[in-house]
Amino acid sequence: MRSGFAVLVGRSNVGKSTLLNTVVGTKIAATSFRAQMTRQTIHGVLNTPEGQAIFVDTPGVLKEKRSLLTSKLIKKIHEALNGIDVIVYVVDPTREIGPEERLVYGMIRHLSTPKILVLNKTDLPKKERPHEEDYLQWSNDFEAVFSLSALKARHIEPLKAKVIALLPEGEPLYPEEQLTNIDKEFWIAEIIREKVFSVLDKEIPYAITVQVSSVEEKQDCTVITAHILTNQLRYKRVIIGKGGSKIKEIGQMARKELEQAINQKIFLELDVAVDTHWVDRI
Ligand SMILES: Nc1nc2c(ncn2[C@@H]2O[C@H](COP(=O)(O)OP(=O)(O)O)[C@@H](O)[C@H]2O)c(=O)[nH]1
Ligand SMILES: [Mg+2]
Repeated sequence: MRSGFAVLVGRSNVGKSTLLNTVVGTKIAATSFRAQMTRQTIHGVLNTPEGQAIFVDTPGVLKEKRSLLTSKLIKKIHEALNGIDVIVYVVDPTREIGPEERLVYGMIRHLSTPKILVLNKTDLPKKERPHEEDYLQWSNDFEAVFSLSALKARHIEPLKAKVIALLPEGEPLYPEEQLTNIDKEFWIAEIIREKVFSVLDKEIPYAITVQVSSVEEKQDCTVITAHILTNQLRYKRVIIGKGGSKIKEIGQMARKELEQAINQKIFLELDVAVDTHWVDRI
Protein backbone atom coordinates (compact mmCIF):
# COMPACT_ATOMS: atom_id res chain seq x y z
CA MET A 1 0.00 0.00 0.00
CA ARG A 2 1.03 3.56 -0.69
CA SER A 3 -0.26 6.65 1.09
CA GLY A 4 0.45 10.34 1.31
CA PHE A 5 -0.45 13.88 0.40
CA ALA A 6 -0.91 15.47 -3.02
CA VAL A 7 -1.38 19.22 -3.04
CA LEU A 8 -3.36 21.01 -5.76
CA VAL A 9 -1.64 24.24 -6.67
CA GLY A 10 -2.45 26.86 -9.30
CA ARG A 11 -3.76 30.36 -9.74
CA SER A 12 -7.41 31.08 -9.09
CA ASN A 13 -10.08 29.64 -11.37
CA VAL A 14 -7.93 27.07 -13.10
CA GLY A 15 -10.18 24.33 -11.66
CA LYS A 16 -8.37 23.03 -8.55
CA SER A 17 -11.48 22.63 -6.43
CA THR A 18 -13.43 21.13 -9.33
CA LEU A 19 -10.62 18.61 -9.79
CA LEU A 20 -10.61 17.77 -6.07
CA ASN A 21 -14.35 17.06 -6.18
CA THR A 22 -14.03 14.97 -9.34
CA VAL A 23 -11.13 12.91 -8.04
CA VAL A 24 -12.87 12.20 -4.74
CA GLY A 25 -16.19 11.64 -6.49
CA THR A 26 -18.27 13.88 -4.27
CA LYS A 27 -18.59 17.60 -3.81
CA ILE A 28 -16.35 18.70 -1.00
CA ALA A 29 -14.89 22.03 -2.07
CA ALA A 30 -16.81 25.06 -3.27
CA THR A 31 -16.16 25.97 -6.87
CA SER A 32 -17.16 28.96 -8.91
CA PHE A 33 -15.79 32.16 -10.23
CA ARG A 34 -14.14 33.97 -7.30
CA ALA A 35 -15.34 31.54 -4.68
CA GLN A 36 -11.82 30.25 -4.18
CA MET A 37 -11.03 31.94 -0.93
CA THR A 38 -11.31 29.15 1.53
CA ARG A 39 -10.57 29.70 5.18
CA GLN A 40 -9.40 26.20 5.82
CA THR A 41 -7.23 23.80 3.86
CA ILE A 42 -9.56 21.15 2.49
CA HIS A 43 -8.55 17.51 2.22
CA GLY A 44 -10.27 15.12 -0.19
CA VAL A 45 -9.40 11.44 0.09
CA LEU A 46 -8.97 9.03 -2.83
CA ASN A 47 -8.93 5.33 -1.95
CA THR A 48 -7.80 2.81 -4.56
CA PRO A 49 -6.67 -0.83 -4.26
CA GLU A 50 -3.07 0.43 -4.56
CA GLY A 51 -3.28 3.03 -1.84
CA GLN A 52 -4.68 6.25 -0.46
CA ALA A 53 -3.99 9.76 -1.72
CA ILE A 54 -5.08 12.76 0.30
CA PHE A 55 -5.60 15.68 -2.06
CA VAL A 56 -5.10 19.09 -0.48
CA ASP A 57 -6.92 22.05 -2.03
CA THR A 58 -5.32 25.46 -1.77
CA PRO A 59 -6.78 28.91 -2.29
CA GLY A 60 -5.93 30.72 -5.50
CA VAL A 61 -3.40 33.49 -5.47
CA LEU A 62 -5.20 36.76 -5.92
CA LYS A 63 -4.14 39.58 -8.16
CA GLU A 64 -4.29 42.29 -5.51
CA LYS A 65 -0.79 41.50 -4.32
CA ARG A 66 -0.40 43.82 -1.40
CA SER A 67 -3.57 43.16 0.54
CA LEU A 68 -3.54 41.48 3.93
CA LEU A 69 -5.82 38.82 2.51
CA THR A 70 -3.42 37.98 -0.30
CA SER A 71 -0.41 37.64 1.94
CA LYS A 72 -2.41 35.38 4.23
CA LEU A 73 -3.42 33.20 1.29
CA ILE A 74 0.15 32.94 0.00
CA LYS A 75 1.22 31.92 3.49
CA LYS A 76 -1.44 29.20 3.45
CA ILE A 77 -0.12 27.84 0.17
CA HIS A 78 3.44 27.72 1.52
CA GLU A 79 2.17 25.89 4.61
CA ALA A 80 0.27 23.44 2.40
CA LEU A 81 3.48 22.62 0.50
CA ASN A 82 5.16 21.39 3.68
CA GLY A 83 5.30 17.64 4.12
CA ILE A 84 3.72 16.99 0.73
CA ASP A 85 4.57 13.95 -1.41
CA VAL A 86 3.28 15.10 -4.79
CA ILE A 87 2.51 18.51 -6.26
CA VAL A 88 -0.32 18.65 -8.79
CA TYR A 89 0.11 21.91 -10.65
CA VAL A 90 -3.11 22.86 -12.46
CA VAL A 91 -3.14 25.32 -15.36
CA ASP A 92 -5.87 26.73 -17.58
CA PRO A 93 -4.80 26.87 -21.25
CA THR A 94 -7.64 29.27 -22.09
CA ARG A 95 -5.71 31.97 -20.26
CA GLU A 96 -2.25 33.22 -21.07
CA ILE A 97 0.66 32.96 -18.67
CA GLY A 98 0.72 36.25 -16.81
CA PRO A 99 2.30 37.65 -13.64
CA GLU A 100 -0.08 35.74 -11.36
CA GLU A 101 0.80 32.43 -13.03
CA ARG A 102 4.53 33.18 -12.86
CA LEU A 103 4.17 33.91 -9.14
CA VAL A 104 2.58 30.50 -8.49
CA TYR A 105 4.97 28.66 -10.80
CA GLY A 106 7.90 30.35 -9.06
CA MET A 107 6.65 28.98 -5.74
CA ILE A 108 6.88 25.36 -6.84
CA ARG A 109 9.38 25.23 -9.68
CA HIS A 110 12.50 24.62 -7.60
CA LEU A 111 10.98 22.24 -5.08
CA SER A 112 12.35 18.73 -5.24
CA THR A 113 8.92 17.15 -4.54
CA PRO A 114 7.65 15.20 -7.58
CA LYS A 115 5.44 17.44 -9.69
CA ILE A 116 2.63 16.69 -12.12
CA LEU A 117 1.40 19.25 -14.66
CA VAL A 118 -2.35 19.21 -15.37
CA LEU A 119 -3.72 21.07 -18.37
CA ASN A 120 -7.36 21.41 -17.46
CA LYS A 121 -10.50 22.35 -19.42
CA THR A 122 -9.84 20.12 -22.42
CA ASP A 123 -13.60 19.83 -22.90
CA LEU A 124 -13.45 23.30 -24.46
CA PRO A 125 -12.73 23.53 -28.20
CA LYS A 126 -9.07 23.77 -29.13
CA LYS A 127 -9.46 27.32 -30.41
CA GLU A 128 -10.54 28.43 -26.93
CA ARG A 129 -7.30 26.97 -25.51
CA PRO A 130 -4.71 28.90 -27.51
CA HIS A 131 -2.07 28.93 -24.75
CA GLU A 132 -1.64 25.19 -24.38
CA GLU A 133 1.76 25.14 -26.10
CA ASP A 134 3.12 27.85 -23.77
CA TYR A 135 2.36 25.74 -20.71
CA LEU A 136 3.76 22.61 -22.34
CA GLN A 137 7.14 24.35 -22.56
CA TRP A 138 7.39 23.75 -18.82
CA SER A 139 6.97 19.97 -19.24
CA ASN A 140 10.59 19.19 -18.36
CA ASP A 141 10.05 20.38 -14.79
CA PHE A 142 7.40 17.69 -14.30
CA GLU A 143 7.31 13.90 -13.79
CA ALA A 144 4.18 13.70 -15.94
CA VAL A 145 1.81 15.90 -17.91
CA PHE A 146 -1.93 15.20 -18.22
CA SER A 147 -4.58 16.92 -20.31
CA LEU A 148 -8.01 16.44 -18.80
CA SER A 149 -11.36 17.96 -17.97
CA ALA A 150 -12.08 18.26 -14.27
CA LEU A 151 -15.58 19.53 -14.99
CA LYS A 152 -16.59 16.70 -17.33
CA ALA A 153 -14.51 14.10 -15.45
CA ARG A 154 -12.56 13.12 -18.59
CA HIS A 155 -9.13 11.44 -18.48
CA ILE A 156 -9.04 11.50 -14.69
CA GLU A 157 -7.91 7.89 -14.20
CA PRO A 158 -4.31 8.32 -15.48
CA LEU A 159 -3.82 11.22 -13.08
CA LYS A 160 -5.13 9.21 -10.13
CA ALA A 161 -2.86 6.28 -10.97
CA LYS A 162 0.21 8.50 -11.32
CA VAL A 163 -0.42 10.30 -8.05
CA ILE A 164 -0.75 7.02 -6.16
CA ALA A 165 2.38 5.63 -7.88
CA LEU A 166 4.41 8.64 -6.69
CA LEU A 167 3.41 8.24 -3.05
CA PRO A 168 5.69 6.56 -0.51
CA GLU A 169 4.80 3.18 0.93
CA GLY A 170 2.53 3.43 3.92
CA GLU A 171 -0.76 2.61 5.56
CA PRO A 172 -3.91 4.70 4.95
CA LEU A 173 -4.03 7.88 7.04
CA TYR A 174 -7.78 8.38 6.89
CA PRO A 175 -10.31 5.66 7.73
CA GLU A 176 -11.85 4.45 4.48
CA GLU A 177 -15.30 5.96 5.09
CA GLN A 178 -13.95 9.46 5.81
CA LEU A 179 -13.52 11.48 2.62
CA THR A 180 -12.58 14.84 4.02
CA ASN A 181 -11.22 16.77 7.01
CA ILE A 182 -13.91 19.44 6.99
CA ASP A 183 -16.91 19.42 9.25
CA LYS A 184 -20.51 19.81 8.24
CA GLU A 185 -20.80 23.49 9.26
CA PHE A 186 -17.79 24.46 7.20
CA TRP A 187 -19.01 22.51 4.22
CA ILE A 188 -22.46 24.16 4.39
CA ALA A 189 -20.80 27.59 4.68
CA GLU A 190 -18.72 26.87 1.58
CA ILE A 191 -21.78 25.91 -0.47
CA ILE A 192 -23.60 29.10 0.57
CA ARG A 193 -20.53 31.20 -0.20
CA GLU A 194 -20.29 29.66 -3.63
CA LYS A 195 -23.92 30.60 -4.32
CA VAL A 196 -23.29 34.20 -3.23
CA PHE A 197 -20.65 34.47 -5.93
CA SER A 198 -22.66 32.63 -8.50
CA VAL A 199 -25.66 34.96 -8.03
CA LEU A 200 -23.70 38.22 -7.66
CA ASP A 201 -20.58 37.51 -9.70
CA LYS A 202 -18.61 40.73 -10.05
CA GLU A 203 -20.87 42.95 -7.95
CA ILE A 204 -19.10 42.08 -4.73
CA PRO A 205 -15.43 41.66 -3.83
CA TYR A 206 -13.77 38.61 -2.34
CA ALA A 207 -14.36 39.96 1.11
CA ILE A 208 -17.33 37.93 2.21
CA THR A 209 -17.56 34.94 4.44
CA VAL A 210 -20.35 32.72 5.71
CA GLN A 211 -20.89 31.58 9.26
CA VAL A 212 -23.16 28.68 10.07
CA SER A 213 -24.43 29.18 13.61
CA SER A 214 -26.59 26.09 13.96
CA VAL A 215 -27.47 22.84 12.25
CA GLU A 216 -30.42 21.06 13.84
CA GLU A 217 -31.06 17.59 12.53
CA LYS A 218 -34.70 16.70 13.09
CA GLN A 219 -36.43 13.52 12.13
CA ASP A 220 -37.63 14.58 8.68
CA CYS A 221 -35.66 17.76 8.01
CA THR A 222 -32.57 19.76 8.88
CA VAL A 223 -32.80 23.37 10.05
CA ILE A 224 -29.75 25.51 9.27
CA THR A 225 -29.10 29.04 10.45
CA ALA A 226 -26.37 30.93 8.63
CA HIS A 227 -25.06 34.44 8.23
CA ILE A 228 -23.32 36.02 5.29
CA LEU A 229 -20.70 38.45 6.61
CA THR A 230 -19.29 41.30 4.57
CA ASN A 231 -17.01 44.15 5.56
CA GLN A 232 -19.12 46.98 4.11
CA LEU A 233 -22.69 48.17 4.35
CA ARG A 234 -22.93 48.76 0.60
CA TYR A 235 -22.14 45.10 -0.06
CA LYS A 236 -24.73 44.05 2.48
CA ARG A 237 -27.29 45.96 0.39
CA VAL A 238 -26.10 44.29 -2.82
CA ILE A 239 -26.32 40.84 -1.27
CA ILE A 240 -29.84 41.46 0.00
CA GLY A 241 -30.97 42.94 -3.33
CA LYS A 242 -34.19 44.77 -4.17
CA GLY A 243 -36.91 43.59 -1.82
CA GLY A 244 -34.64 40.75 -0.69
CA SER A 245 -34.53 39.23 -4.19
CA LYS A 246 -30.83 38.32 -4.21
CA ILE A 247 -30.59 36.78 -0.78
CA LYS A 248 -33.71 34.78 -1.63
CA GLU A 249 -32.10 33.47 -4.82
CA ILE A 250 -28.86 32.61 -2.96
CA GLY A 251 -30.83 30.81 -0.26
CA GLN A 252 -32.87 28.80 -2.77
CA MET A 253 -29.81 27.70 -4.73
CA ALA A 254 -27.93 26.70 -1.59
CA ARG A 255 -30.92 24.86 -0.17
CA LYS A 256 -31.40 22.86 -3.38
CA GLU A 257 -27.79 21.77 -3.50
CA LEU A 258 -27.69 20.88 0.19
CA GLU A 259 -30.94 18.93 -0.11
CA GLN A 260 -29.53 16.96 -3.02
CA ALA A 261 -26.31 16.27 -1.16
CA ILE A 262 -27.80 15.04 2.10
CA ASN A 263 -31.02 13.77 0.59
CA GLN A 264 -33.26 15.45 3.14
CA LYS A 265 -35.54 18.48 3.35
CA ILE A 266 -33.76 21.60 4.52
CA PHE A 267 -34.92 24.85 6.07
CA LEU A 268 -32.30 27.49 5.60
CA GLU A 269 -32.43 30.69 7.63
CA LEU A 270 -30.05 33.10 5.95
CA ASP A 271 -29.23 36.72 6.75
CA VAL A 272 -26.55 39.27 5.98
CA ALA A 273 -24.47 41.24 8.48
CA VAL A 274 -21.60 43.70 8.38
CA ASP A 275 -18.48 42.49 10.16
CA THR A 276 -15.32 44.43 9.47
CA HIS A 277 -13.00 42.10 11.34
CA TRP A 278 -13.48 38.69 9.82
CA VAL A 279 -10.35 38.90 7.65
CA ASP A 280 -8.28 39.13 10.84
CA ARG A 281 -9.63 35.81 12.00
CA ILE A 282 -8.88 33.62 8.96
N1 LIG B 1 -14.95 24.17 -19.16
C1 LIG B 1 -14.39 23.80 -18.00
N2 LIG B 1 -14.53 24.59 -16.91
C2 LIG B 1 -13.96 24.17 -15.75
C3 LIG B 1 -13.20 22.97 -15.66
N3 LIG B 1 -12.75 22.86 -14.40
C4 LIG B 1 -13.21 23.95 -13.73
N4 LIG B 1 -13.93 24.75 -14.54
C5 LIG B 1 -14.63 25.99 -14.18
O1 LIG B 1 -13.67 26.96 -13.80
C6 LIG B 1 -14.17 27.77 -12.73
C7 LIG B 1 -13.22 27.76 -11.57
O2 LIG B 1 -13.16 26.43 -11.03
P1 LIG B 1 -12.63 26.18 -9.55
O3 LIG B 1 -12.56 24.71 -9.39
O4 LIG B 1 -13.41 26.96 -8.56
O5 LIG B 1 -11.15 26.79 -9.68
P2 LIG B 1 -10.07 27.05 -8.52
O6 LIG B 1 -10.14 28.50 -8.19
O7 LIG B 1 -8.76 26.72 -9.17
O8 LIG B 1 -10.39 26.16 -7.38
C8 LIG B 1 -15.55 27.21 -12.38
O9 LIG B 1 -16.53 28.01 -13.01
C9 LIG B 1 -15.51 25.81 -12.95
O10 LIG B 1 -16.78 25.33 -13.31
C10 LIG B 1 -13.09 22.16 -16.85
O11 LIG B 1 -12.49 21.09 -16.87
N5 LIG B 1 -13.70 22.64 -17.98
MG1 LIG C 1 -10.73 26.54 -5.42
